[in-house]
Amino acid sequence: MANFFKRRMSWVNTRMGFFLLTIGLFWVKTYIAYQTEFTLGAKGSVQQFLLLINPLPAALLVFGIALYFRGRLAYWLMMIINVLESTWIFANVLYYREFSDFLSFGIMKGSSDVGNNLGKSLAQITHVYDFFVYVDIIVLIILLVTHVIRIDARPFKRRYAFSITVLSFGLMFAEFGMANADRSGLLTRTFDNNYIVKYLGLNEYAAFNAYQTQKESATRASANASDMKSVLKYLKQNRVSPNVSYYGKEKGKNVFVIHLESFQQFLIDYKVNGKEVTPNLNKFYHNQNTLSFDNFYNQVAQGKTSDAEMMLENSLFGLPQGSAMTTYGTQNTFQAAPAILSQQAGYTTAAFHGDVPSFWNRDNTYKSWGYQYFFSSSYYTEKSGYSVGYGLKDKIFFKQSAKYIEQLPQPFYAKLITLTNHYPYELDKKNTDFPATKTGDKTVDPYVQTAHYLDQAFGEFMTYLKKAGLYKNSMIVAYGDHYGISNNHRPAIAQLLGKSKVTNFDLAQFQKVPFMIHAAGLKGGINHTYGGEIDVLPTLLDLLGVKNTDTIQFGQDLLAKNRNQTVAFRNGNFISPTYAKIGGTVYDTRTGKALSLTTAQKKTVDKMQNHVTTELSLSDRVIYGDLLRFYTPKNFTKVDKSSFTYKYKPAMEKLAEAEKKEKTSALVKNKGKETTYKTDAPELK
Ligand code: GP9
Ligand code: MN
Repeated sequence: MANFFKRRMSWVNTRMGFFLLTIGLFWVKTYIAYQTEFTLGAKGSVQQFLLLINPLPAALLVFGIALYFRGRLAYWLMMIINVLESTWIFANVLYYREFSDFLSFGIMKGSSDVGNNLGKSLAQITHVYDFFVYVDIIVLIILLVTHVIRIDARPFKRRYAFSITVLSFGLMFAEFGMANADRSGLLTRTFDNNYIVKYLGLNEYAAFNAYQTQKESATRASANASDMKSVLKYLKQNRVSPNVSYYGKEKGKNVFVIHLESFQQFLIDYKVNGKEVTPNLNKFYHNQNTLSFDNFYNQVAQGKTSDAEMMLENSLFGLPQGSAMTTYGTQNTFQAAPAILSQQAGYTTAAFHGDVPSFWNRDNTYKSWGYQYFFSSSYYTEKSGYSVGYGLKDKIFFKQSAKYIEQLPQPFYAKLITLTNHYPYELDKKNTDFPATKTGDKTVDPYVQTAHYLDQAFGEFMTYLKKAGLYKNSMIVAYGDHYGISNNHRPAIAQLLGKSKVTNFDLAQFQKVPFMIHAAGLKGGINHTYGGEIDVLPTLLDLLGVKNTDTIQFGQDLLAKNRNQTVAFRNGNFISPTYAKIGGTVYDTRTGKALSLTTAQKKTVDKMQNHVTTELSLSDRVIYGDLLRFYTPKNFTKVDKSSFTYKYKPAMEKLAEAEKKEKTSALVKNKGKETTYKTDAPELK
């Protein structure tokens, strides 16, 4: 029997055999960690498959280094590599347990205050079973030392070692190809670290993160205080004074920012088969106490939602590539709306979103922006059928948000990010009672159906606010973050707009999104000024009467009289009331006709272009160089990220304490009685 076993197992006594055994064990334990320690959200067979195989290519590459060495050394090297690799898993398991994110080199370097009090809590969160990641190594070493597995001292052919290296790269490319086919823009748009690990693996994540961190720290290190001086000089020249008939009119009110996912301006008053797609938003839009803007453009790039958020709350542009929230949200210094409002006007600040907190790196970025609370997936009850696409369906999301809103001490600043009206605009039958359009383009046609659903959810939320007594003392801001129908759908867009064909100018106009501000007593109406997402922060601060003459903002108050109405698109194109530059062509904005420019016209257009290029590049410099660390506005204190936690239990305890102390929450005002939330969501019946 023993002999039989020995013969059967003799393969482990070869170098290649031992190598494969080591890798096999490493593969299994990585996969176990994936399944038990991280919430990577692998959905569908492609993602499941990639998750299963992704530890292998990198393991072949890294462990394969040992094969280039001789005799015993090769064995010990394999063990050392295994210890290092396992420690990387171990460290990530602990970090993830606390922060629901993977370790980054920026954090490990501890260059700023992002350390998040790591050391302190480490002992508390380590479990005995975490050390299982080292078990295979111990076993292998014992087997080697006791000669149960014999070391194969024969020389190993270089070309075999080399073949393993080549194979590992080949597998990695194949893996990357499959991943990118399933989720395009995986590395360029950088959505979420969970995605990189889910698709590519922990090692690939480490490599990508090291590359990014290195790039960032290089620009960060070369930036200095004088760079900030040139930004300040520019901003000083571009500052406009607020409109006196609006300044401070909404002082002290709660603020709701309702992020209407993928919602375009053309939907307002749009009808399908004679039926309004968004009756509630239309009513809101035309309400005499709503300021509505009909020349308001989205200015996002690859970072989509995150770019919109960056502009809205910082008046800084998103980056030409990737997402500033993911790449710079954790490390950089910010002076964002939540921090300004809580510091200068005593606001409670909270964000609400029915997706995992790691998407767009919100969990870290929101701390940098000064959000005291972030209610994300773990705060919401999830049952089968409650979610579609990225997360909770809007009606359920709003309903479940209500109980947290009622607990917020007033005044508060609350941002609610909706989700259901998101590509690919899928929704179950039960929730679809609106006719699709009939362009024949499968991506485009259901868009109005999910938009209609979003509108109903919005309507229900408004009804609730009135009932809870929050409608009258709040300023309600609603905006569309970016297009829902991309420019790749020209023929369908033409049909929707009732045109025979669309020009590039039409497509630029199609980038309009709604922007509306409602408040009891506010002088409303439809305002035609040209502006965009970059202009929101100064507009809101002025309405709230929060001094912002020395804050960093690239936008201008939309209500100011002498504002610059040249709206920059992220690719350097622009639109204004007179000229629009799209691609290489200049159009007359009033007629939409392409122009061949006179010398005088050219001079004007060049001046506009210069303005756009300058503001975009200066804004980028602020983010790339982390320039806000060199400048603090008066009455502003640098945000202390470590003072926030978004973990359910401690955050709810904090909220309960604040509520008790301040006694200003809607719940307290309603004598502890929760307001019933009415929804027709079929899932809740
Ligand atoms: C995900 C959501 C979608 O949480 O905000 O982001 P998007 O794809 O629109 O950028
Ligand atoms: Mn979005």
